[in-house]
Amino acid sequence: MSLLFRQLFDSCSCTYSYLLGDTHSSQALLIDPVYERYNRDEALIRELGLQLVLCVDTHCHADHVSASYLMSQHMGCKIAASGRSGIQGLDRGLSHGDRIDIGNLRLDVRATPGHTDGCITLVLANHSLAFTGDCLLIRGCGRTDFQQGSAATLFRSITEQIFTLPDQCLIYPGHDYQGRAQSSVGEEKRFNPRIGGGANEADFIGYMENMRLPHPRRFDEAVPANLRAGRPLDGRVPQAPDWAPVVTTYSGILEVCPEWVATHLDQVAVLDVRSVAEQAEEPVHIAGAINIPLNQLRGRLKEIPRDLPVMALCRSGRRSAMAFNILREEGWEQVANVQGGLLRWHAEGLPS
Ligand SMILES: N[C@@H](CCC(=O)N[C@@H](CS)C(=O)NCC(=O)O)C(=O)O
Ligand SMILES: [Fe+2]
Repeated sequence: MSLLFRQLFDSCSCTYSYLLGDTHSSQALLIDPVYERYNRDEALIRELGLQLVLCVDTHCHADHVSASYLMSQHMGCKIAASGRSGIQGLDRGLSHGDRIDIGNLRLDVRATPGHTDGCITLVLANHSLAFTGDCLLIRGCGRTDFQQGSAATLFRSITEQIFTLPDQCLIYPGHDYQGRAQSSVGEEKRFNPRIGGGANEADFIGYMENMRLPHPRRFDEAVPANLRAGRPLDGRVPQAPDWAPVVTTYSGILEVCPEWVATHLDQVAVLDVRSVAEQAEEPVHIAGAINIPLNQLRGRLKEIPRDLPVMALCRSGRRSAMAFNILREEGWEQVANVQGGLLRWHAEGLPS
């Protein structure tokens, strides 16, 4: 078994999501996906050639909406969370001591309530990594002043379930508000200002009860949505654009395969952004193609239609990705990059 591991960050809610894959079976698990980051996460999973089999929410989040339902609808994965989380629509309600097997990857479930009743920590079987959700954060911990929060319960969870792991076990939290990415059990045992350095229950409770944190901005929206695993009230999830069969890359570019463009030339405007010299050397005769070298694009936006989807094309699909970015910045919504550019266009024997 070889572990594929990616930490993903949502800058709006400072949430970390984690993609864990077993490179042998290509099966993968996603922890705490964020609704607005669906396209990014889906793209990464696709580009890495993984099959998403499970989304796990570490608890019912109060600050952002989970993408678990969206993932299950579009990618066919199952949804899991603690059976004590109150979340409806789970395929699997997890309990303390359960195992999650993804290919040859094994995670053990530890109940770590305190921030909410249904908080869990997922620990890799060899105790090298722990995903602590909002139980233990880096130099912090989950707040205990709403949902079913209890500082006494959280104290027991951290000391009995997390601080009993090996010191070198890495901690990957559900959030970090200062961009810190990882810690370790040993480090938090020594330096966590709330519960490290030998703090006892009274020290910890004293600290937690005197925090005055503002309520999460999206609390009223997030909690009810997350009690449905992120399923929108009407059950309708965003659909892919209908103007072209676009895929979003992990780098954020919308792409369309050349074959579709070649067979739908009457429905799109092809924008060739190769240099003047390249266009002279290898002219392409794609019906209605507009030739504007990339370095002139910003000054010649008026020549680009607004009423047709624009398909940006170059030799290899790299510069045309920049053209995609420029047109997006300039307000074009229906614009995509032709995947692989003319190299792939020719390799597929498409007419030019
Ligand atoms: N400012 C954030 C609130 C963040 C927040 O309250 N986060 C919770 C996790 S859901 C927490 O436990 N924070 C711990 C802390 O900030 O010490 C927002 O509006 O979303
Ligand atoms: Fe939380």
